[in-house]
Amino acid sequence: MSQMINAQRRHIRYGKLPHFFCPGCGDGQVLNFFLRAIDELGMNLEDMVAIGGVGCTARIPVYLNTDTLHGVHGRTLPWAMGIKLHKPEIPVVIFAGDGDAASIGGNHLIHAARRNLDVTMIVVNNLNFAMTGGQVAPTTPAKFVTMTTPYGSGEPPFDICEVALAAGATHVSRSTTSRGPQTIKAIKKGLQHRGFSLVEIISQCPTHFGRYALGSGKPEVNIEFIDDNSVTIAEAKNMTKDELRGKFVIGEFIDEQKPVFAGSSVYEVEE
Ligand SMILES: Cc1ncc(C[n+]2csc(CCOP(=O)(O)OP(=O)(O)O)c2C)c(N)n1
Repeated sequence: MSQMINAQRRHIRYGKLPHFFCPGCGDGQVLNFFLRAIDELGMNLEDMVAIGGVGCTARIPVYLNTDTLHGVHGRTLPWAMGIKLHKPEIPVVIFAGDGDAASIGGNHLIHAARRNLDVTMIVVNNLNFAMTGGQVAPTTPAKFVTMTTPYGSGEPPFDICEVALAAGATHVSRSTTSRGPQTIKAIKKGLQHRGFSLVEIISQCPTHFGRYALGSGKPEVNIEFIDDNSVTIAEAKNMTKDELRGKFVIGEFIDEQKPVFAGSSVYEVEE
């Protein structure tokens, strides 16, 4: 155990502490889960590149002792594409909020999935735009109050995993911050996958989603909301479309091998 903690400590960029996450935010948990996954896989952070756009989640790579790109909202995947074209052997991991990945970055998401770009994209879905104050996001559940939808969101939400699946992603899973061991396993599988892997983690944002949508800034209230509305893929199979509305389906949706995007006109074609 202490060995593992030491290994995790090695990976933290101490010069950037204290971190800026709110008390009870799920992003700190995801940072911890990621470091455990790296440790358990025996991967070397020094040999990787971690990318974040802009947002609370996008700050995660800032705290990692590795080569990092941070700073343009929604454009993590074009950066990743550039790195993979130049150095395809380097593992690239992206940390993106749901807004970053599916709103401003939605177009990049579908094409990276379609091309099977060999990167791991960890999407922390806190159901709102957190960093800018709790605005409605494409993932905000219908009828929920946010800072910009005081009478409730009038739009149906996006299912990020479904979008990635429809676009051709070869590894897609969803977990929640309250499921520690499962989430570590999901990150490990995403990192080991060759091709485009999307690991969505439903997460609490007590400061904004909690306060606006759930009427409470207590992290446990936000976590309970996520847990109460989560169902496994097996459970979902026996539910109707109506019963599934507003639910987070948890599990691994696909894990398959396909030729990987490897340059301007070259695919690594499997014989
Ligand atoms: C091009 C551009 N558009 C908008 C913004 C403002 N902006 C910064 S963070 C953010 C939303 C962040 O939400 P999300 O990506 O879901 O991440 P979270 O903070 O919830 O983790 C927005 C709209 C920006 N910095 N750059």
